[in-house]
Amino acid sequence: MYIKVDTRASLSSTIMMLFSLYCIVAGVAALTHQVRQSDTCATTPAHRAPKPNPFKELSNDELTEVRSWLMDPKQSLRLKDIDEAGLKDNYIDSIELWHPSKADAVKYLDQDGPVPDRMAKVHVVSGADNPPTIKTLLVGPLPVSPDTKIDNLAEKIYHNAEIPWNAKTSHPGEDRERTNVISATFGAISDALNDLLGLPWSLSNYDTGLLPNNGDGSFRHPWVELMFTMDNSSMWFAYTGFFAQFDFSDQDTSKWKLRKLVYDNKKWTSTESFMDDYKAGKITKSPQMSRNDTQWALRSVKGNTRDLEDLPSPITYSPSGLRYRVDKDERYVTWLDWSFYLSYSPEQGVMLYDVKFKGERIAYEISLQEAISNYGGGDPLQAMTAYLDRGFGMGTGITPLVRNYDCSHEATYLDVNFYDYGAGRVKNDTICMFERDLQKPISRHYQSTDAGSTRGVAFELRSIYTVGNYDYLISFTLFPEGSIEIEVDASGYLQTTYYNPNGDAWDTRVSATSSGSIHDHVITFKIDLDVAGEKNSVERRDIEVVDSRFDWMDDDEAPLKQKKISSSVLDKEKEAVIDWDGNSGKFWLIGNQDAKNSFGYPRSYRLMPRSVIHNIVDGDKMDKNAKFADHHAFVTVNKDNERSASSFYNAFLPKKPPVDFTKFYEDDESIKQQDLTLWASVGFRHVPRAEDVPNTLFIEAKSALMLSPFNYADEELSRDLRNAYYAVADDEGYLVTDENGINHEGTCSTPAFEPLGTLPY
Ligand SMILES: *[C@@H]1O[C@H](CO)[C@@H](O)[C@H](O)[C@H]1NC(C)=O
Ligand SMILES: *[C@@H]1O[C@H](CO)[C@@H](O)[C@H](O)[C@H]1NC(C)=O
Ligand SMILES: *[C@@H]1O[C@H](CO)[C@@H](O)[C@H](O)[C@H]1NC(C)=O
Ligand SMILES: [Cu+2]
Repeated sequence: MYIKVDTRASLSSTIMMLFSLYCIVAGVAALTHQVRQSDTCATTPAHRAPKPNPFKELSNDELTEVRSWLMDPKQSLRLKDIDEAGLKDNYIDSIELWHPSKADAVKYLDQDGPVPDRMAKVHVVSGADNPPTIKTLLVGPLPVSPDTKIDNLAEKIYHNAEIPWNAKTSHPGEDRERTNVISATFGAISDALNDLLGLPWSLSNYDTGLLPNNGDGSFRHPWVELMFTMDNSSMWFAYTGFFAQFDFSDQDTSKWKLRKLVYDNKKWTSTESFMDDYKAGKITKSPQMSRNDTQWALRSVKGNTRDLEDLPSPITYSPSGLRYRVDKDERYVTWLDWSFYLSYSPEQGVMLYDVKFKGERIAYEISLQEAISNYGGGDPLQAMTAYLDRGFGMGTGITPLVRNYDCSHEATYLDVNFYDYGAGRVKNDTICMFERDLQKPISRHYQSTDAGSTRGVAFELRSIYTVGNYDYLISFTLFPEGSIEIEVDASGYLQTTYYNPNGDAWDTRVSATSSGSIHDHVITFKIDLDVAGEKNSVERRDIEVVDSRFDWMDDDEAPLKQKKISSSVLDKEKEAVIDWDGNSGKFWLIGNQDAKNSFGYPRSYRLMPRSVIHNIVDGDKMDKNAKFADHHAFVTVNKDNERSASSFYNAFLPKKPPVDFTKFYEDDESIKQQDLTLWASVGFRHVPRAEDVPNTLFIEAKSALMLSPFNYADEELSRDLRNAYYAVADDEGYLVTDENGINHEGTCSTPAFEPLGTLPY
């Protein structure tokens, strides 16, 4: 969304007051959030990770230490505090863990190798350099010692190591300057705004988010649409249809200027020419949002109570206590023969490492890479919008989970911390995990001689990232037979725009004065699979309908039409640029060709997409910075310098991104029996409709990818589950032969509904 400010932490921004507004609203809200330690049944059994977690995010102490060390004049970085830095100063924009290389981490985890060094990735905006630039530094090892040094990380991981200063996000020093230019511009036409929109210009009457528009970084020409300042979420419908584009390219702010004003589909290149036309009566006034009647835009309950809906809705719980273990300090989790380590990145959110099933690693890493949303529309806002949410603080947008609503009643919650404007910041209860009842068996069969059914359960790790208007629910789900599912669902508010009566080619009108525009959501993940070992290959199965003849057929019989499978092991990276086949005429396996199951097949996992789209539009606004979203999946050779498909600054450099994903496969290396990484997207095409108001629905806007065993074993892998019924017939009929020792009576009461307190943020 548009107010997804051009800055990672906008709290001290004056122009970008929306986030602080949000905080104020949250602070006085009557909703609540008190952590209540429930009885032992809802507490996960204590547990220790086999080894300290080498992927754990930097602690607030580590963040402070890195910052102090870098600020020390001895490091010669000439850094200023971000709050005091002007446009021609240097300051630290972000600090986060630089994860150990896979080689080091695997040596440590598997072979008693040394603990990998703790390292930090640091973005420094160097306004004092000539030319001004943005640096990506590697700092470590930590804790600080005489061995700690600074390396240029950009050279190692970026295809364009030079990040132009124009790709910077906003900071307080810049916000002040922007406010001046924006205020001067709208102030000069305040009387006209008062007449056309109903309020004169002032910083309290209007909000002005920025839609970045930087091309290759040689300029900054962001767009602004005036929105009425609202006291709550109705702000997402408060667009006025009045636009301005600015030139904020130069470090010298005296050169900052208006490029154009746009209203009612017309443009003016100066406030003077606009006022001339206005005074000449050439500008048509359109109706604006009613600001005193906004209940329709809010989530508060309305309408009559449905029959029996005054009763609480069903919940699921574990009758004799939780069946998973969490080492909260080391962020290590186990559940029914699964185990993994957790990590969190302020850019990428929650990450899973060393995901093992029955003692064998399935995936070394599963992590979010980027979330794009690419819009179409008739006005400057919707037509120019192509977000890469990593640059808009996707990871830091992780929000506290509302107990009893966002996750299962008995979920376990974890906190995250990250560097935010000069200091560490904790966000509590932002990761939840719980075992859930699938409410259907994993498998069953019933016949008169014998019958069985195995109860279906899954373990889900969930976070919700609110990037301005939108709320992305991302879940990683494990199943007892070896499957892993990655699902993304979207809710929250549409990015609407002022209603255009001629806009049906892009828009759907959703209120008296606003409409939503067509857009695609594509969310890309890195899945570093190690199926039955690190060396894997990709196998494609093609299913075709062919005419076949067999010796057992009569000579005069027509050939038999039937499906036939052909199988090929893919040779090179370019062959593994994958678009799912709509009717499952093809499917893909990743596995170890040298590790066979008892029947001679390579032990593999199958990739199973559910309702996935990929990006279909590039062009100037999303040119080279989101190539990972142009197909459903890619498989490339795993490399330490190709760790991530995107970067923080890809969002702001569509024509010259630091990470150009095409380079990952352009060299077309062999992918036969290599350490492979799957880059796979989920996504949905969003054509807004009336039912997106007030919010888009998680239960409809969703997409997923499941990875499931395929000849990975010799038989299906839930046979050891004891929560299974099996009966054989005796002479009388059915007899339950065994309940496997499970006492279904349960020893715990239903989990208490946790009272809610003040909504934290
Ligand atoms: C929401 O904000 C609008 C505009 O500021 C205000 O008129 C309205 O009363 C607010 N509604 C609620 C429920 O707070
Ligand atoms: C809301 O404001 C409009 C004018 O903008 C006015 O006509 C209407 O009566 C107001 N409604 C309420 C409920 O105050
Ligand atoms: C977060 O939780 C910790 C305890 O886990 C508590 O000390 C701290 O006050 C909480 N912070 C906020 C902002 O609620
Ligand atoms: Cu959407």
